[in-house]
Order: sequence, then C-alpha cells, then structure tokens
Amino acid sequence: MEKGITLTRFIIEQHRRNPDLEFTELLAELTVAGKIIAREVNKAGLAVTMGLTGRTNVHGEEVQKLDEFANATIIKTTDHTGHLAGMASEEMEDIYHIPDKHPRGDYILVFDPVDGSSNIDVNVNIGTIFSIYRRKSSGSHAILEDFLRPGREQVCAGYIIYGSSTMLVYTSGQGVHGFTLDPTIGEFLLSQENITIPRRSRYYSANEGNYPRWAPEVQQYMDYLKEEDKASGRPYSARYIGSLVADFHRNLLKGGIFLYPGDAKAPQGKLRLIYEASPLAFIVEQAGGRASTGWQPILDLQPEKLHQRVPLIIGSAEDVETAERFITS
Ligand code: P6P
Repeated sequence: MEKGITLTRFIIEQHRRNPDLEFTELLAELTVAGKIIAREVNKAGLAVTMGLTGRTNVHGEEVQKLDEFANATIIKTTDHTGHLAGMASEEMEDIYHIPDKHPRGDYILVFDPVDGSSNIDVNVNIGTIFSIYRRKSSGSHAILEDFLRPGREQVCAGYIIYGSSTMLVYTSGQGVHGFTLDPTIGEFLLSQENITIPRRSRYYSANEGNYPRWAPEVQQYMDYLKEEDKASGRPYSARYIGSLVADFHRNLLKGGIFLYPGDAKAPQGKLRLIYEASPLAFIVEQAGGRASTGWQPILDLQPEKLHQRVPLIIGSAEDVETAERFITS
C-alpha cells in the first residue's frame, strides 16, 4: 500500500483481506495509548513523571512514574473495547480482569508498558512492547492458562519506540510494517511496509560487562566476532544502547544480533519471555530473522510463569545460527 496512508486505513485494508483478524479495532485503540505515552515521553524532561514513585514492581525494580502512567494508559484505552477477556503487564503481578461493566471478547493482551524505563532520565529511546493472543478458556474472564502460551500462538505483536520520532512496528502474521507518528495530525503514517532484516550483518549488541559470568561457549562466540577475518566480515562492531526496543529496532532495519544470554548469576538471563522475547521473536521471524535461547526457538517455549525470564539471542538469521552453533557445541 502507498506510503503515508494512516495506520487505521492499513489495519482496515488488512482486515478486509483477512476477516478473521477481528482485533484490528483493539490495535487501533493501542495506537491511541501509544500517542498519549509519546506525549508524556516527549515532555518527560519537564513532567513530574520523571521522578521515581519510590515503589518497586514485581521484579524489585524501581517503578518510574512513566511506567505506571503507561500501564494505566494502555489499560484505560483498551479495557472497554469488547475485544479483551483479560490483560497482563510486566508492571502487574497478576493478570488484569476486565471490569464487569465492560463487554469482554476473545483476545488477551500482554504488554511491557515502558521497556528500558531506566533510560528515561537520560533521554535514550524507550519503548512499549505488546502482543495479542486468542483466548483458549471460555469462562467470563480470562484465566492464567490463557497467558501461558507458546509465542507461536500470537496473532499480533508490535512495539512503539519513542525516540527522535515515535514509530510503531507490528506484525499480524502478514509481514512486518512500520508507521511513523506525524505529531502535526496525530496519526501514525505508513513509512516502511514489509520490513525484512538482513540475513547477516556486522553489528552485535551485548552487555560485555557480563562476559566473565557467561558460559565458555558464549565467550567463544563473542571472541569469534572480534577475530580478524575479512572473508566473513569480522571483526564486528559493537552497538549497545541498553534499551531492548532501541537495540532491536536498529538491528531489524540494519541487521545485527542482540544477545542477552543467561549467566552464572542469572541462568535464565534478564529479559521476560511473555512481554519481551516472544513478541520480538514473532516480529523478527516475520521479517526473516531468528530468535532463540541459543538452544531452541523462542516461539516454541511453553511459559510456566507469567514473569519468567529467558536467555535471548535475536536478529539476523545467519548470525543467530552461528551463535547457536557455538552455544550448542
Ligand atoms: P543491562 C532495560 O532495563 C532492559 O530491560 C532492556 O530494555 C535492556 O535490553 C536490558 O534491560 C539492559 O540490561 O543489564 O545491559 O543494563
């Protein structure tokens, strides 16, 4: 479709081509949340949201006011749509039940309202990550089992990145598409249709401060990336922002591999399976890339707990395959 059309029109056209994508209205409401959060992020330097709430979330991390604001905004803009039977957020310990005053629907929404929130104060790009599943249960409210799903069962996944411009990138299983917010009209406009990630690249993203705690195979892969070998385009260049959505977005467009492996201190790594790894894995596979724990595809994992963490290796397919060969050697 032609560049510059609104996200709303793009979603309607996708729905026309694929009628069983009934969550299109939900997606449209999510973009409203994205615009409201973008407004707060853009004035974060002035707003009280810059402060800390003095409270911590389920993971013991300081909850920034913007986290809470974004969490509440997403709930408020989507819980009345009649499409949802429940929600789960990285910022909420338990699943969120849709209030009885609102109609319920066949989908569940999971999201990380503001990923990388520790970067808010230093004006580094942050992002919202979301994912939609059809519910499996049939009662009046969604239950925990509706949320503990292999990522392969997602019907939609996306993120909103708040940076020099606000972009929304999503897939509903028919390619990956990027939209840029035009603040003068308050609309997300199609800027990149059918995004594909280069199969191999020369960039890697990892927090090498953890190198001493990594497994020897991961250390060997990192050493391999730095060896001189013009034929295979090595040494690679390091690009690490410390904000998953920003690192992922750059790698999606330019190619690259992002690694947050487990280590001696945290065998399951740091990133969350349901709110971060699975949505980005759906997107990257739709863009021709790959996402794994190093041992198996992220999308095949059966979550046991709502907030479980998972080692994440994601990006250009050939780079991830090479990393897997080192890790499983
Ligand atoms: P580290 C931000 O806190 C985050 O959750 C991700 O956005 C980011 O990729 C990762 O943690 C950075 O972690 O340990 O390198 O600071």
